Amino acid sequence: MRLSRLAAALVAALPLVTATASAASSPAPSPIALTSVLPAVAEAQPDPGNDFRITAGTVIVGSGEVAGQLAAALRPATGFALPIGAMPAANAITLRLEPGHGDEGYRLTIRRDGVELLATGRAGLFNGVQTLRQLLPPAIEADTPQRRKWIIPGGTIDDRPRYAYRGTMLDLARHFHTPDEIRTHIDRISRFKINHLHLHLSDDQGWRIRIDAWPRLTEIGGAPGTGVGGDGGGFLTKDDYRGLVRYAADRNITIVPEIDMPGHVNAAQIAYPELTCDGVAPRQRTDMRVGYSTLCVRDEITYRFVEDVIRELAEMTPGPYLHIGGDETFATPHGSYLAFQRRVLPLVEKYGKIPYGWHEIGQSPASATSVLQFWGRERNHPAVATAVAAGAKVIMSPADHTYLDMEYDLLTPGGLDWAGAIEVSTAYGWDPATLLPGIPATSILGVEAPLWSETLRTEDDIEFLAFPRLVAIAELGWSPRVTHDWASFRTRLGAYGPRWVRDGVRFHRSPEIRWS
Ligand code: NGO
Repeated sequence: MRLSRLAAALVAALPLVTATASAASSPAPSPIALTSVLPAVAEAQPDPGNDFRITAGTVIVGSGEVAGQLAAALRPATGFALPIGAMPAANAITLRLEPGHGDEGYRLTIRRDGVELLATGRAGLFNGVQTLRQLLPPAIEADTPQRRKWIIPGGTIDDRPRYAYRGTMLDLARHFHTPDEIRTHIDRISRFKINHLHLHLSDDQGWRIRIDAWPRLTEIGGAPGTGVGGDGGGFLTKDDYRGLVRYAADRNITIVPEIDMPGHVNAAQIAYPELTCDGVAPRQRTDMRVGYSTLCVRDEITYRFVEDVIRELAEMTPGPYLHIGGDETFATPHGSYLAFQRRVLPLVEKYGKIPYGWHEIGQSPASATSVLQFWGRERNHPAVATAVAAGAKVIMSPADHTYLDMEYDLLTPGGLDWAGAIEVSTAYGWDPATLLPGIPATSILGVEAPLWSETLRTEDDIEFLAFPRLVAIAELGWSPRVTHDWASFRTRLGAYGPRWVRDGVRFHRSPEIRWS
């Protein structure tokens, strides 16, 4: 009797033993959904039984630079060697080039026996790697080994961008940001498939890029005390700039340089009084007013200056765009503005670049081959519509949705308020394709979120205003419109919070989001 009881107990325990044994050999399912990625992926087919686990024996297969970037991203937290090989292998994450995935698209297939990332080129591989990193637990962001299982959810993702241009802007003129700070920012924005960084390099307060033919621009315009309120100062040397271009390119980001003209030029005119019509240097201004300065449109020296600047900038900029500002020229009479653009827009093309400017350049018939950056709050814009009908393209930066320098609300520190408060739902709640009536969807190249720096000094200030709102703009730029869904976005964003915490990013804990 006793014996048979014991036997029964043993039999009852058996399935349990078997279950435990099988749990040890196949990983617990990933807690992360294939569809949890920011920005939302175009198509995802989950295959829950087919999760992949990164182990000490996992290898990375791929010959290019992106394989190295992936290994470097995964080694610190996993503590695994993750050697890189060129030959097919089992238990591998394989990166491979194959035509048919578009300029930046990729296919990611995750199965129990391996992960495969396919793309047409390097950009697609880089984007796929950003997705893969988000499919691992937030602890993957740690810079020391974490004891845990590294499971990637099974399935297939086919992903590609809605728009070719997904950008953000840093204003180095109002407060200078150092190359190190810019590199950190590049690291952070590249996680969300942002592919352009626009640098606002000159304004009334300061001039932040060395131009050899006009050295006093930075000697005087980049001197200490040339930030808003008499703060800071500084400028990029040509080596700094070239280094940033390369650093950004390694992360699939194109640098877009801007010299603002014919307005916003007070700093240049202090350095070279001959750029004013009366030849008298204006007084230094580090307040936040706009629209009071203008180049002297009738003087030939103005065009020598402009051409030198454009030539030197074009020489060190491999990207296609050169931004010439053109905004808020209240001190330039309308006819003079048109005369200026008639000469200057073709100069950009003379040096092999696509002219890019704030949407005011659309007033000029010479803007038909340009890109207009729409930053207005009003929705009816006849001059923009006319320029677009003539061939100009548009990048959408409506101030009331995309300006990262606007305050979040009345309580949070930092930021301006002229375009209203912009909480995450406001940054997310619009459609670049339909915001402006009369602009065909095919004329829109993409979106950009500018971060003006009147109220920002430090890296923390940049992070606080950029994150999480920039991710909303990144998603509008990348994800197909059918995926647009606030409930889904806010859930995915809330789940991203721990990654920023691990990474030391001081983001705004928006009350609209339930942060994990
Ligand atoms: C405006 C203005 C900038 C300001 C910014 C502040 C444009 C295109 N011009 O945007 O000079 O810095 O607002 O939000």
